[in-house]
Amino acid sequence: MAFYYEEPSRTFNEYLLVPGHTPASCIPAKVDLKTPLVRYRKGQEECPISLNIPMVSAIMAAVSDDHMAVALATEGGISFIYGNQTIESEAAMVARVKAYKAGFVVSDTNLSPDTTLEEVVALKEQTGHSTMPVTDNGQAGGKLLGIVTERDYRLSRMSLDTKVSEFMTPRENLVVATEGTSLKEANDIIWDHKLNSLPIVDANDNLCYLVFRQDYDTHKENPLELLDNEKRYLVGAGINSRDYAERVPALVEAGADVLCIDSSEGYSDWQKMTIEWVREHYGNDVKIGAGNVVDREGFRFLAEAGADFIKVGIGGGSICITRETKGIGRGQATATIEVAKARDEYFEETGIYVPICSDGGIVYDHHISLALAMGADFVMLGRYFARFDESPSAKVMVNGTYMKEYWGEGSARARNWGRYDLGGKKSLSFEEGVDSYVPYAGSLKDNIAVTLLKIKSTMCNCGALTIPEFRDKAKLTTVSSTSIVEGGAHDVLLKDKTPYASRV
Ligand code: RVP
Repeated sequence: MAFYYEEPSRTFNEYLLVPGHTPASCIPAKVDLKTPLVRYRKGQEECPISLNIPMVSAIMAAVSDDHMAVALATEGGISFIYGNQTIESEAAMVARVKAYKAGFVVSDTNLSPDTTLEEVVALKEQTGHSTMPVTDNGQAGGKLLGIVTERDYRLSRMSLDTKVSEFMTPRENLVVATEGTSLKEANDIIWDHKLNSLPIVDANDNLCYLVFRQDYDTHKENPLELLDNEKRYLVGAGINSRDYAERVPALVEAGADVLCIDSSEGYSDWQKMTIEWVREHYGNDVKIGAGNVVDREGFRFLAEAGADFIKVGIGGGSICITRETKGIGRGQATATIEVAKARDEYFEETGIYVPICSDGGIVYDHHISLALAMGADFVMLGRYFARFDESPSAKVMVNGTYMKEYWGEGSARARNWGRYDLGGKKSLSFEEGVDSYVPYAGSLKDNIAVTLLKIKSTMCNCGALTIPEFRDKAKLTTVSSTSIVEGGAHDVLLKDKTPYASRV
């Protein structure tokens, strides 16, 4: 006979936190959101990789490419580059993140001496950048011949067919620095010579980077940035349980710090075999997360198989229709609570702490706080990050409002059937995700700052300064459907009629 759970499974929206005592010393500025990413012997050793904020971006083509990875690592989180692309292009994205040097920009707006003023204007429109190096071949790595900025031309006075060579600031009048110059030294040169940008060249005078005045300031503002011991950004990458023998070596070679098997349902032999293959070839040097699971048994299966972290959640994603198409899944809150208990039980038995990630279904910022209170070590978000400038998807105007495109990995658009396949020769081919728009929200940096402040405020309301303390002190209550109505604005005539959910 089938097994029946006594209680219905619940979503985050059905819970609230009841505040605890807040000591005067408990203020948001003192909250530390550091959290472990991979398994370790808690109490006996440091976690080999920790996050500085408990947020990671989803393994999705509409969310996590190299730009997102740099932006999120700058703020202290990590991106998992999407795996539904060729091994070469995924590895190239990982390599670009590892090669990225904060403050050192590889110019994407370059001119050759024969470029016309008309083309300069068009290029500025296209890339939005007004500082344009001039190189012999018109490429970023070419020999530096000069620079064009808005100060070099007057559109009202000059003919549009004037060649760049006639109005650029030539190389002999430029202040440059050589490769190996530190960001601090570059910034000193910028200040000493009152420059806006400083080209960095190699021994043959080929252009390597540009350093802009504002970038150094920004760099100083990122105390939480997530770096490896060579001061490179940390980056994760998605893999699947089919081509791992080829994909994993390429990603490891490119410098991926952590991998994650991307699958809608992870309580399977396919995941176990993938983890075993990684252990056989790399021992514990390569870190690998697995999932997704929604119960104790699923957690134990993957923990015993050796997963470094375990993702929780089936069917809760904003673009996910797995529950509708297949009738499988579980309310995200219930799944997180049960798997967190299983993690603690496993730790009691073995001394090994396997972090868990609540994946999908975060609509409001306070859902992140709830997930952490319920025991998640960190959360994975797709919709949240898709809304920002840094996501790879297109920004489009829909009915007068800017939107970003956001589609599920199980949608016909992504065609990532491997994520949902159950072995055998023929991949499944029905949709488990939709194609959608989400409201454009600006830069990741601005938005994440507000989100983190909300999480820290909630933690202070519960008297906690760290995530483990928050989990210990949190008091959670389920809410009735009528009290959910009470929780929003009610019995007033709203001036802004946009529902709150579509504003966040
Ligand atoms: P959300 O943050 O609610 O947008 O959810 C993102 C999560 O949804 C992903 O991390 C993944 O687990 C899941 N997903 C991705 N594609 C699909 C799908 O097409 N069904 N689901």
